Amino acid sequence: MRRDVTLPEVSENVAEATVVKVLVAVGETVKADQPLLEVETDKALFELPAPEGGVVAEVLVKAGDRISVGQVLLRLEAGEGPGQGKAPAETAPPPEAPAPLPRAAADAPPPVQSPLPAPAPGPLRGPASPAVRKLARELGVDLSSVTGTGPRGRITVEDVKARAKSLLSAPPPGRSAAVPPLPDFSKWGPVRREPFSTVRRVTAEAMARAWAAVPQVTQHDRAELSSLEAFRRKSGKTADGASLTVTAFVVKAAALALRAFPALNASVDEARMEAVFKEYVHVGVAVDTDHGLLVPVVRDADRKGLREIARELRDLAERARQRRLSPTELEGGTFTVSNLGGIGGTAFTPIVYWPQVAILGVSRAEILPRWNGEAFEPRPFLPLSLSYDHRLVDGALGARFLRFVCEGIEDPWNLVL
Ligand code: CAO
Repeated sequence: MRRDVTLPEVSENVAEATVVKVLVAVGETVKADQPLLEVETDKALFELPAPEGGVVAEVLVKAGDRISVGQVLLRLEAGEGPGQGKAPAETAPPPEAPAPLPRAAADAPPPVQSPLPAPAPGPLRGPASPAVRKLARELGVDLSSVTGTGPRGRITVEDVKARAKSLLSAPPPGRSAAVPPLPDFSKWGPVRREPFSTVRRVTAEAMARAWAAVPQVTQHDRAELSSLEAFRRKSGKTADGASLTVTAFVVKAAALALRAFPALNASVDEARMEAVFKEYVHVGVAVDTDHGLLVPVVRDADRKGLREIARELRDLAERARQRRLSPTELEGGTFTVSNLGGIGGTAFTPIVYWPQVAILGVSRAEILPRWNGEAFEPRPFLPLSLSYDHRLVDGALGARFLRFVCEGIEDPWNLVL
């Protein structure tokens, strides 16, 4: 019996994916659960398993193809291969059914690779019925941006409609004005085109959305680093060899500042003209990788010690670079730290990572003259740049927050105690 293998609904709001690799050929005998394709969505890289054993009769896609949920990707002549015997099930769930995760996401060990920064939707997301999910899909509403008003935060049809209305009244993200078509660059010399990778595409969408949706400003300050440097020299490494990096101190100082200034640990619910304050502090840290920018999240950074943060950061950054993060490790951030100081620069304007309201950029520490009342003395300073959503955060609040972070860094004992 011939059997279609389709792309299942991997997770909410993911309707498309890209074929990374075809792992089988026509005529090949496969077992139930054997990976057939490697597929990448904006959330993860995973393998699509054979729903049952059989012989590959047709392969309808190739590496690089964009595919959508429900699309037939391969056909299997079922029941002819060894190792079958798994109860046949529908290859793809009906669009409204709760989606079974593909193998990589559902079973251990997951070859799930690192996805892109999913903006932190955690606290805003409520449960939604299939009918509500369907409506959201039809109206193009991202359910993670909808606050549920039903029992136990359930998202209702009215919530989705209200969100759709508010989206319609705003220009679509990144397309505030009609963008004219590109000129023919080849008139002036040779050009080369390269399709965006999934990570690049999602980064582009997230940046455009943030730029269009958040009226943001950036403020700069400097933290004196003498005590921190002395502290770092004395403290050495953690038991597993991780050193107390500048980033770890900044994450901790920011986390404590977020506790003290909850408005910077919030989101703006535009549809309701409300601020959503989060009772937890999860700090995303921008990591530069070969395949693009990823932002894994250090959860409850305000409650963790410096060593724990340093250890976790090292592990997250390493796994981000190896594409071994799970999607959940990129979700739920309430604030972001972006340290470019290892590369250079005196200041920059990081873009607020919507739906967060603030992001802290860190530039390269340098020795600057400081006036001690009688003479200039050389001191190391760390430049910090805070971008924030000016709808929720006033300039004075931004300046106070940034000073608080600087003072934390200037007196690292505050961070330890
Ligand atoms: N000033 C001066 N030196 C710095 C520094 C700073 N702000 N930050 C780090 N350094 C130093 C480190 O001490 C280290 O020096 P040693 O090798 O002598 O110890 C070196 O630079 C390299 O450090 P690093 O960049 O690996 O530092 P880290 O572990 O603290 O940072 C991480 C980890 C993940 C933040 C970093 O590797 C990274 O990816 N940064 C880029 C983030 C990015 O792309 N942001 C842009 C996003 S768009 O807004």
